[in-house]
Amino acid sequence: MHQPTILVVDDDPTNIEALSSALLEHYEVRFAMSGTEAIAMARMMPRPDLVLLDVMLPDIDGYEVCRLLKTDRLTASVPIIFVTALSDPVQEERGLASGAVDYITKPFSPAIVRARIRNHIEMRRAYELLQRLAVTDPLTGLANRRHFDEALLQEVSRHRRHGMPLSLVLMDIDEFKHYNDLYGHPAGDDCLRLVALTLATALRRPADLVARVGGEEFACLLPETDGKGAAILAERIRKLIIDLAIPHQQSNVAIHVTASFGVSMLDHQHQEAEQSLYQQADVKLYQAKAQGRNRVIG
Ligand code: GH3
Ligand code: MG
Ligand code: MG
Ligand code: MG
Repeated sequence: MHQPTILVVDDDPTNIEALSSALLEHYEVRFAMSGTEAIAMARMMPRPDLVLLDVMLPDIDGYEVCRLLKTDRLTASVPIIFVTALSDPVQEERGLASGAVDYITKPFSPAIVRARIRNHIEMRRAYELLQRLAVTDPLTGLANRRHFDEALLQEVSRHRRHGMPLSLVLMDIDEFKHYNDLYGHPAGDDCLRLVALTLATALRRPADLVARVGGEEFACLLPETDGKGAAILAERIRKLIIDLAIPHQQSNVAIHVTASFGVSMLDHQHQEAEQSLYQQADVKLYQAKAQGRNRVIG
């Protein structure tokens, strides 16, 4: 596996030398000799997996560097460990309060520095994995309901500030209970995965969000898209799902799997709440079902 990258920030060549020899065998090591250089290098891709930071630097002090890295979206999640000659508890507390995960005093034991680095890198990976799992639907890999609800709140408030239209497409697979009954639950799951993939590839703008919001229900949240555009997209998805040609012998709609769609929008004339955006789409979806399924109502 590819070695993690450590950014060592220190203005003293002897310290750099000592840390390098402790780390070089296990890590890819980069150096910065001032606070300004440290910030620039921490922002560079690929971002470091961890920063070792001296307190006394020629330009900005280490506490300030730490604070700046922690408040910058690009570097906020990178763990920082102070490595310093300042062994006073007040300094240590200040270091931890500025956002560092750990504080090591010089002279240090190379083995302990390595062990602490390894622990913090592992914790960060576990945290990132958890964060990703918390917003992902395990069956399809799409955003889950929790992610969708958060995004909906955010987009509605963005819409209120900027007045750009916001649209929502709700989709529900037709006669899916019969599908499971005839082909079995594993085949039902395969069908859901294929439909999810179709949705994910049909949405092209980076701001669009597609989520699995229920068992066989999906939502597309479309910022800066009006109802007309959203209905065109829904119609395109409806056809793509038919084109998958997934056999459905127990459907009363068609010989293949189909889906129904409800489309709603917020624009500057219709200042409604996020709940109503969802409810409107749900009402439209219900109408699509009542009118025979396999259709878009906007
Ligand atoms: P309609 O056309 O009115 O939407 O009929 P429907 O049968 O699709 O609707 P209903 O809500 O009655 O049934 C949804 C079915 O979706 C129930 C359940 O068997 C199936 N389902 C929900 N979640 C999953 C899942 O994770 N995997 C599988 N295989 N099936 C699921
Ligand atoms: Mg120094
Ligand atoms: Mg349903
Ligand atoms: Mg259904």
